Amino acid sequence: MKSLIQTRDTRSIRVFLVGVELKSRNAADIRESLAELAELAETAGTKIMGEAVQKLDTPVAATYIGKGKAEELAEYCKENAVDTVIFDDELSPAQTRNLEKIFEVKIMDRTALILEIFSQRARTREGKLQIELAQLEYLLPRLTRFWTHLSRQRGSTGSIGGEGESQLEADRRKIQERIDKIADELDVVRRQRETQRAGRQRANWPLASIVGYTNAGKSTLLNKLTGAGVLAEDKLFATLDPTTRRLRLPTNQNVLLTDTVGFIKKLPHGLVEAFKATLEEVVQADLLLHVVDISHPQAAEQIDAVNTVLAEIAAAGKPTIMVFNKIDQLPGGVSGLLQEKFPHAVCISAKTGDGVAPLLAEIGTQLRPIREFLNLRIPHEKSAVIARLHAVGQVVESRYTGKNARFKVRIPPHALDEFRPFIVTA
Ligand SMILES: Nc1nc2c(ncn2[C@@H]2O[C@H](COP(=O)(O)OP(=O)(O)OP(=O)(O)O)[C@@H](O)[C@H]2O)c(=O)[nH]1
Ligand SMILES: [Mg+2]
Repeated sequence: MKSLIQTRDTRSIRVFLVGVELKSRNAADIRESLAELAELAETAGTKIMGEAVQKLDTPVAATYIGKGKAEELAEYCKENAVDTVIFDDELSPAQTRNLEKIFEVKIMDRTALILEIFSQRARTREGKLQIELAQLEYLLPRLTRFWTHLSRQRGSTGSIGGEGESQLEADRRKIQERIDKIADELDVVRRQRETQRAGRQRANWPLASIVGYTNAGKSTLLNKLTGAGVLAEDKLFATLDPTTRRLRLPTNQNVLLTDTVGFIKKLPHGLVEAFKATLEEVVQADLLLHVVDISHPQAAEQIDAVNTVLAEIAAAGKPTIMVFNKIDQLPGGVSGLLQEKFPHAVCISAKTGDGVAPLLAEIGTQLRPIREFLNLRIPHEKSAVIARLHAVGQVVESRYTGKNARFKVRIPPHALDEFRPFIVTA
């Protein structure tokens, strides 16, 4: 099954963008959000025919925007042969259906658009399966006559009800079957990945993960540091699949450095779920390099959006180096506010190489504790602690005789607190 959302070549798709300016949000935010939506739409290869923002106290339950406004926009869309209307916020399945009745064209939301881009860009088998799963789960409750890829014979003008309904039922069943099948396939792919990871753990090099908002310069940084040759371009979500390279620090310490998928505001939760396995690299990391495009007017908001996703995948609170990138585009220097908030941030240009040496030094400093061995004494009955120790630490010696089990281990800094009560200081 090919991309579900793509009903034909996206390059020919004429889209119209709609945003809502809620009382609780300020006007600049919605403008930036819509600009980002436009960037996403362009990344997906569509042609933008126009955009509109409606000011509302709260979204309208049935149609998200006001019905009158919707009818007015529908008129414009008809005149301009728009074939897809994209809303900046996630719509409920009922809202999507109601809006489709008014507009009589396909209705998408930001989530569907992001899913579409991911599906165009997925390269590895795991990436493709993950994105297909997220798309199908998104699609299942929203299946309407406009999603006719599964039953092309009906065409997009097929009527709702009667025969159409039973066709929808059949489509739903097919989708559910496919979801189950992908889940099984993903299990297999993930087991292979586990094996690879286990192999790497034996090498026992600390793992640093590059995280950050999409287009912040993560891949450019990996390339600069390791010569990895990863695709870096001025597009959202250039990277989907993680790439890991060895980095040798000036101190001769080896680090594994992983470049991962970028985050974005309103990242669909289903997608975060689907990509959890890929994002394992981030969860397992001993250190995060949080790359920020500091020349972007929304840099502060982007930092928050990244932190939100990190919390969602349970990777918040890890040792993190804030990396303020693209300083070459910022002749005035970093804003005082951000500097104050992140006094330890390292300013670099991944493009020119400016600031890379201090960054390498900081990585070395942050990872140093992991090189030291500790002696632990853990009561035998604390089997959960002992199991956890083997999971996160590198145990080089263990003795189970006597009242307490004794271990000589290396523990990554982020896990140190858990074992502090058992450290033998003498
Ligand atoms: N001026 C300037 N441009 C940069 C710098 N670092 C990256 N870029 C540009 O920013 C764009 C995005 O860079 P990428 O490395 O692809 O960004 P990314 O964070 O990997 O993006 P995704 O994989 O799409 O999430 C590219 O056009 C880079 O050339 C920098 O330090 N200065
Ligand atoms: Mg990238």
